[in-house]
Amino acid sequence: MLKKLGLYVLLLIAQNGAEAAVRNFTLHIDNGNLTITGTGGTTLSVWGYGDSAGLPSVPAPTLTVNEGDTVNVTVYNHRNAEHNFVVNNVTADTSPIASNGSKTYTFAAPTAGSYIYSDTMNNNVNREMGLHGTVIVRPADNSNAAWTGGPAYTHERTWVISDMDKPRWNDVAESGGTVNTAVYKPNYFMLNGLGGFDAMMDHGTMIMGMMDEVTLVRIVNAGQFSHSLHFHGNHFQVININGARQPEPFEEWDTINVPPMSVAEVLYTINQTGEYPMHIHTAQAETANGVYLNGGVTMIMMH
Ligand SMILES: [Cu+2]
Repeated sequence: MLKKLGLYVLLLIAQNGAEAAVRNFTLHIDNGNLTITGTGGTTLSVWGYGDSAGLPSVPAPTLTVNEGDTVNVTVYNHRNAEHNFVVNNVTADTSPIASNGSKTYTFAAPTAGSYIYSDTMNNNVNREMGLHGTVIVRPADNSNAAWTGGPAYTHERTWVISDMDKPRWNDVAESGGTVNTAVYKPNYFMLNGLGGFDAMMDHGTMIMGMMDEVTLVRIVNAGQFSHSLHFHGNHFQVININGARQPEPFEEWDTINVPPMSVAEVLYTINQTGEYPMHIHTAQAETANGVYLNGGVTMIMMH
């Protein structure tokens, strides 16, 4: 009887093409520093989730799972304040993890797409300080498609956008003071935690490909401001906005505005030789502390 049942389960798995798995992740919340190099650069005090104790990263590690997986995320809080872990539009538990405590969050991986996770406590200050990252959910069969039966791609990039107000938020929060959240004037703008000086050369951030190759770009705005991203070289196709799959034929734009805590997925096809910028359209966001050129900028190139 047991053998028969086992065989039946195996057949069911084979029919579905993939087995939903249990995926375990561990994150550690710590104090850290984020250095922006190049013109106007500085070192910012940050708080982040990291893979290892004492090594926070901004943005936080990307958690990649398949549709239908059971996801367990255990978060250790090594800071002297309460924090939490919330996957936007996916998890509902906003209760705190005590200082020097830990907590395991369990959820079913939702439909394929990109989701922001963050610390929702402390009036956005914790998210601004660096406690934000991305959950990528692939189709159940783990294929390079935006969703089951959806558009396919060759390359994939995740661009986590952030902004920080060093004097009014980071410096005050780090020194234990109370941030006046009514005033926010960010002077640093990052793609994947990098000022443009570095993001323009970062192979994990730049779009690179051969003629006609398609890159899926997951634009994740973890900042406090809306950011408009302008792609040069070719238009892109908008395929998904905050989980809403767009109807085909996909609309082609050259600029997309992504509000705070929003996600947009676009397809960019390399269609000519050369090197082109992708930049945030606001002049201020192309600087570090007001000095051009830095901030929300990267490159697109054919190789
Ligand atoms: Cu432009």
